[in-house]
Parts: sequence; structure tokens; C-alpha cells
Amino acid sequence: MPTLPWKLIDTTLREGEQFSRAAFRSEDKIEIARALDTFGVEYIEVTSPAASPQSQRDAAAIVKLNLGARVISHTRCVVDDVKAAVDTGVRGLGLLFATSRILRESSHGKSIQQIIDAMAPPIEFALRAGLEVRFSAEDTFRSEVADLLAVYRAAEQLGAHRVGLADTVGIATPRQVYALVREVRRAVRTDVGFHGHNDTGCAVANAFEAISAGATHVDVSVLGIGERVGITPLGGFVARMFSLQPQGIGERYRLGQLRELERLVARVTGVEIPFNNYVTGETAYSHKAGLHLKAMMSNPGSYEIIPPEAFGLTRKMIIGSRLTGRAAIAYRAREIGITFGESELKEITRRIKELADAGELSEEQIDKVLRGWVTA
Ligand code: HCA
Ligand code: CU
Repeated sequence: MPTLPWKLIDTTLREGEQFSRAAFRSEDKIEIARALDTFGVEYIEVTSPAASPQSQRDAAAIVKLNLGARVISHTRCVVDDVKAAVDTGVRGLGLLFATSRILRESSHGKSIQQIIDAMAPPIEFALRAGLEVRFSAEDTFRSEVADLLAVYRAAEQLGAHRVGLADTVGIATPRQVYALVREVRRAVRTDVGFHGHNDTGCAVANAFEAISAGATHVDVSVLGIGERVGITPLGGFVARMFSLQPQGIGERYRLGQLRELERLVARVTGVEIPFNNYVTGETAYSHKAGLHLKAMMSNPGSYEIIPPEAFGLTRKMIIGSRLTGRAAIAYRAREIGITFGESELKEITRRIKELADAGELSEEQIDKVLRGWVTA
């Protein structure tokens, strides 16, 4: 839908395969790819087909699913790896080279000029094969700006469709991301992608700032899985954007599928979905304090910026705690067909709070107190 000027690249099957707990079987990858497509991500990135024979077979199998999402692969900037990727039928490539001094020294040993020289053959090969090409500078935020602009301009001149900024180590602040994306936008006319790790908890904010500064593509993974603590989580990013553009997001993605998608990835990797996960976490729609409950009962927008129904979820009002209030107790009483006067209500609430001091009351226990009050 043209209302949103950016696209999601889900990299659960590439970055997510680098997650320590991930050991995807072929059938897992197929199931995840289908679920991502159902959700509606624009791109699905898979592991480099040059990584292993099975990786190559799996990439080809995912391409054959004929999904609506564009299947692309991550690939080192080496012609042989590009050839292996082209053979699988992927429609695009994410090529990369580390540009920071620390990674240039510890990883590939090349100077910026040597990187620029080495970029040409693989990029040209991929373009001749008709693929969408992205060139990314690994460890962008520990690289010199002049070096970055030099490699991005070289990528543009070679015909790359998109350049990528990668916060490989999760060091960037939101302001830095905004400023650098702006600068890159001014320097080249290609599309611009952002990929951000979450080592300091800024991955959602950084992706958001990248979009604000004009990035056209954002990398995400389901539950944020990836190297170390992972990258921008799909759910968190969608929550961020939904709060600003509910209609655009609601039209573009099948939000009701998010929880299933996350459950699938959690099951396959053997992890739990965090209790406080964005939108889908067990407590994401729990309301507890009396003041909150009162306002929520009169208008759910009081303490919810994203209605749970938009994601096929429901809220939970916890009315049996010591923090409960009169409004919540009156509400529950009305639900079971009892109306109390003000002073009675005050008394019952006091009683429930007293009982709850010994432990939260279940709905049945509350109902018992309420009914008991009527018959007493
Ligand atoms: C990595 C590579 C990468 C690549 C990101 C990109 C990163 O270190 O495994 O292709 O834009 O974080 O730099 O995931
Ligand atoms: Cu990464």
C-alpha cells in the first residue's frame, strides 16, 4: 500500500539463524517463510546459499513457494557466493563489507579502496542476473563518514538499488541514526536500508529514526532473534509504527497473525515469548491499579495506545488485587447482575482489599464475596 513509504525486510531466516538457539530444519524454514508471508512482510531474507549445501537447497525451496514476499539472500561480496545465490532463484541480494577500522583489521584486512575495487565484480554479476542489489557497510556506526560515503557512492555508481546502514554492534543512538541516514540520503539517490542490533535497547527507536530520516527499508526479525541479543523485533517495530499510523499499518499487515508468528518462532527455537513482549506479551494488556481500572472502564483508550483487538487480542482487568478500587468492584458486580449503593460498595472494596492482602483473589473468589454480601 503506497501510504507507507517504507518496507519491511524480515531476516528471521538469516539474522535469526545466527541466534544461538536457532537450528532451523528445512521444514521449519518453510513454515516460517509462509507465516511471514501471511503476515505480509515485503521481503524475506534468507541465509547465504554459499553458507552450506542445505542452505542453498533451502533457499531454492523457499523461492519455489512463490510467496507474495520477495525472497532475497544475504551474500558476501564475492562472485562465487553471488553465483550460488543466483542459482537458487532469489530475487535480490544483500551484499556487505565491513568498513570500520576494527572489523577491517580483524575480519577481512582490506582498505577502503580495496573494498571499493572488490565490490564491482559481485555487484555487476548480480545486476546482470537481474537481481535487486543492496550494498551494506557492516559496522556502519563505527566507520568514518567519509569512508561510508565513498563506498555508498561507489555502490550507487555500479547500479546498486539500495545501500544499507548496519548497526552491527548495537552502539548507535537514535539521534546518530537520524543524522547519518539523512546524510546518506543526501549523498546518494538509491534506496536506503537500516539494520540495527539491540545491545543497548535502542533497536526499535533506531529503526524508527531511520524511517523518520528517510530510510526506505528496515530489517526486523520475529522476536528480534539474531546474533547476541538480536535486532529490531518485528512486533516492537510494528507497535511503534501502529501507534503513529494505525490505518496504514492495519491495512498493510495481517496484525492478527503476529502472535501465531511469534509462537511459531518461539517453538522452533525453544524460547519463551517474554512476559512483557510488545503487544503480544502475557501482561501487555493487563490493567491493575484502581485508578487505571476506573479510567479503562470508562474509556479503554485511557491506558492503551494500541487496541488489543487490532492484533486479535483481549485485555485483562485484574480486579482482585489489593490495589483494586471501587469502580472496578462495582463494574464486576454489575456484570453479574448486582448493584450496590455507595457506602456498601466502599465496605465491600475495603473487605476485598483486606482479603487480597493475603494474595490476589480470583474472579470466582470476588464473585463469592459480592454474592455473599447480597445474601448476608
Ligand atoms: C553480521 C552482518 C549483519 C549484516 C547487516 C546487513 C550486521 O554481522 O552478521 O546486511 O545490513 O549486523 O552487520 O547482520
Ligand atoms: Cu546483524
